Amino acid sequence: MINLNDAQAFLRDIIKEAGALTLQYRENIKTLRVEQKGTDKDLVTEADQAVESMLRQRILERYPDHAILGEEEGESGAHACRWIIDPIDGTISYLHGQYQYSVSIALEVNGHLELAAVLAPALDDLYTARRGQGAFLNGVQMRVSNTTVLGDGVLSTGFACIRAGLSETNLPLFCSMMPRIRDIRRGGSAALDLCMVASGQLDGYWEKHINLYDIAAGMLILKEAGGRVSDYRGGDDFLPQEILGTNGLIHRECMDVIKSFIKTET
Ligand code: LIP
Repeated sequence: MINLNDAQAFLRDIIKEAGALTLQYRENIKTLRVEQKGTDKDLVTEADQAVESMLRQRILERYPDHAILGEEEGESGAHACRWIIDPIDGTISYLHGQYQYSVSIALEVNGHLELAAVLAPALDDLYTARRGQGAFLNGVQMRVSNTTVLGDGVLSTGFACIRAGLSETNLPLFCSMMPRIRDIRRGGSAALDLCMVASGQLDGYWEKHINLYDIAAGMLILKEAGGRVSDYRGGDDFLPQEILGTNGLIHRECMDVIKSFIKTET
């Protein structure tokens, strides 16, 4: 139905074009048009919109029937092949001139994630994966860390809950997790967080109330690097509302910490 070799090469081309466009808009970051979405912490810039629009155009030129789910324009089309796009994951980092933002694109076929690419344009780091064929950083195969004890782990998280204005937040869990781990990082891009777990720079990442377009590509990349992705309960029923991605070795310990927060946060 779709030639995945061709699609993989196509994905590499369009994500690079998207990354270049983000860098181009970044040159005039101070005058970028910014709009508020749901809350005053939920922002979209003209760069997010332009990148998604370019990606949609490229995909539909090549695959006119395919479905697309994108952060800025939502769902379009109905087809077994669906491209899942976050044009700029980490918009706040991007807007503040930081490097921890990414373009995230996944291809799902018949409900399975088959291809994934996450590009951090300011770092020139391209993470890629194909189901069953491993995960790569700039063409070099990568593996998760071998940290076996949560206390030796460096984890990251995010606060989609606060940004969405929800009353139940990640803060109680954050306060419980923090003393049990070596340290925490907050880069601001869920897609990159998952890729950094995949490459062994981080040992785990958790977040609640995240969206599929933020994590689809990162989930495949992490699994292909030997990591584990689940909801807070260890299954996949509540993905992406709850996501825990780890090197696999500390997954159980993370779940033990998270366990007591499941009831109060849902
Ligand atoms: C963002 C995430 C971030 C999360 C934010 C938000 P955006 O995506 O990747 O890590 O904590 O709530 O969802 O909106 O910048 O694409």
